Amino acid sequence: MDQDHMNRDKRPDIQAGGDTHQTAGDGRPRMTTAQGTPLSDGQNSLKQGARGPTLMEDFLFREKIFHFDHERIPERVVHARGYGAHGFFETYESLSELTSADLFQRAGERTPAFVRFSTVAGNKGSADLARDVRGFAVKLYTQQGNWDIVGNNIPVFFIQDAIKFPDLIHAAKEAPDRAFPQAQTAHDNFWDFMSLMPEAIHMVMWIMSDRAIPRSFRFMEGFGVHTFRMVNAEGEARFVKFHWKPKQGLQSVTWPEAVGINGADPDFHRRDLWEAIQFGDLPEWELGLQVFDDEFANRFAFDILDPTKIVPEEEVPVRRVGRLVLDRVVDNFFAETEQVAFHTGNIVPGIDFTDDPLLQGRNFSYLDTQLKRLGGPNFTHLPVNAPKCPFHHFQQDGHMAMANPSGRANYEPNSWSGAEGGPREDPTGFQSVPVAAPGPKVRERSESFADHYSQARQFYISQTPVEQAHMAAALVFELSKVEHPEIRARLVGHLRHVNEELAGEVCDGLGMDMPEAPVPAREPIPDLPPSDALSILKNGPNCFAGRKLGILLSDGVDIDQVEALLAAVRGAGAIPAIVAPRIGGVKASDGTEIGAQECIDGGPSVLFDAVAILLSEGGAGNLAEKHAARVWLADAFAHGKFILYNDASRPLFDAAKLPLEPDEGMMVMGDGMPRQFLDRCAALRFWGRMR
Ligand code: HDD
Repeated sequence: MDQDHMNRDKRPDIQAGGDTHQTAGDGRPRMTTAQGTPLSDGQNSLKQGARGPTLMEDFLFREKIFHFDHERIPERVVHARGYGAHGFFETYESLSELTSADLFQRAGERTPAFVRFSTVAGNKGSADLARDVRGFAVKLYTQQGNWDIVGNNIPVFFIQDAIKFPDLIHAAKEAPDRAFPQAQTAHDNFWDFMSLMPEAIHMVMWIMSDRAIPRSFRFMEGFGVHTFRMVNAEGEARFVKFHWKPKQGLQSVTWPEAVGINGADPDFHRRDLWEAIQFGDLPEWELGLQVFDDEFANRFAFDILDPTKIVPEEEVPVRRVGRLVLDRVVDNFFAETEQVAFHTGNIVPGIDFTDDPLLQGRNFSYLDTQLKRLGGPNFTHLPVNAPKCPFHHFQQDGHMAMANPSGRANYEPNSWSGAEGGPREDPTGFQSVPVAAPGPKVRERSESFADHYSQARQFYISQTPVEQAHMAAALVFELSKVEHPEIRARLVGHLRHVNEELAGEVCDGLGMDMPEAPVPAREPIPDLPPSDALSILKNGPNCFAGRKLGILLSDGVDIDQVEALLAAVRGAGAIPAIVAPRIGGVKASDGTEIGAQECIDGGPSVLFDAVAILLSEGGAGNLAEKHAARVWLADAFAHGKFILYNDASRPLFDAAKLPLEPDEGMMVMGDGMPRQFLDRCAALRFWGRMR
């Protein structure tokens, strides 16, 4: 590692060695130890004779192995697997009437941002398509300090009080005695805990929906979850909920696809984000605010401090106030994505907390965890965590201090004058909203948190029939992995309060009798109206842009068809991925060589949003003989994918035993067809085939 490279643009105080560190000739820098000592031999340790023992004096060997031995840091106790990128937030219009937060004062102002997406339960090396909540953590480097919105892709949470968080996470992660299953909630401990915590049932509905298996980070929403406050320069405070709305629309995969993707490409989500940014198809989200006041909070049917509840968008519309664009992948995964430290307590003047007991607990937890994970209190010295605005304080020393304040005064008040005296408070700096908090000291859950089923039901009835069917199937799958029937029964008992039909379908699927419903802590509200905002399919993309078409080709394929298809795919802003029998590619009808991104075995159709099959007659005959090719097509069909094909490819369809009559999700290549086909693909899947 050369120092110049290591510190590019980030540590101007450390200079590269200059000419003395260049090797003669090829311009590559000279290899050194971490102390800067040049090496003449990095291939052999120092030994007493070529076959003799390694010597203790070999400081080159010792330093290298010492550093290697210490490469790992503790992974995050939750959200261990994640992927980050840089970008910016751009404010659409001044929000000074609402908040004094600096980033919202001027239309068009851009604030640098870093975003880390994650799964929750799996370890660092787990697969991307686990059924799980996704973290959506945003660090905004504002001119008045770093503001972190540490959210998820689901707007509610499992528990109402942070004191239950360790129990929740213990129950969700692998069982401590056997260390499995990893990155799965389909096990007794998780469902035991869920079934004993009625407050979790609303969130259970969300994680059993396809929200928990997103197509990619680009196609999911983000939520701040809690109610926060925005405060303007006059000190007027209003409540606010934060939303990130993907401009790409919402999209998820189906469970059988998730299972396949995890095997074929466990890095599916991180690869997708990396490719989109590298290829210039920059993902964007709009920041949405639901703003409301005490009057609304008092008449709302639920407590706005309860993190297991949403505020329906029909009741308080989402106002879109800016856009978040991710435009740069990290230079180094560890330095940035692994070492980035989010904290709900990182807020700025103009933003404030509420008394949501989950948020209050989080404000304690995040600093604590960074101390453990990053090894000391100076993690704000790391470039990804450091503010990008000027900062001055008297904090000093500690492990790895890199930016101690300069000057003589390291305390205040002091009587030193001018710059020598160091920073002073400014009355316009952060001030908490002076909220009165009367009441005795108690360990109690507020009565206003007691309705656990009404919004769970509202979520369920807001889904399309396809989505409802996916939820029932997910519940059957998950509970089928639970060994203890009494846990299954307890959970299904709760479902009866959500929807009797759903409970019945799950009972059917599991082969069990309908259990008793538990006595609810509070009678649910029977008639909350459905909310379209809660469905993925009602908020899907309106075109095929940004998604991937897998194109299976064979030697001898009609070059005109290939060119027409590729032009249409590019014109639609979609990504073509050529799949060939061999990775060396194919030779088309006119001898043109077409390179392949994948061979059939390495690029199964589950990796694509839709597929096209353009073959020559000979090619189709050959592929009909190949198991992998038949499975490629049969899977695409079974997963409800839209399929474009040419006449010559028919033998492969016959060999894959697909119905001779094509359904409406299958289209034959012809004039104008690529465009029509791609328009059709906006609908995600041909659901009619999957009944
Ligand atoms: Fe948390 C990480 C989101 C409740 C304690 N949390 C973490 C991350 C996200 C969330 C996105 C990963 C940040 C990153 O990418 O580095 N957490 C949430 C949301 C919650 C929530 C949306 C509920 C609304 N979390 C929650 C509670 C506690 C924690 C109640 C503890 C009382 N969370 C942590 C943590 C983590 C964390 C242990 C692990 C790694 C880290 O903080 O940096 O402190």
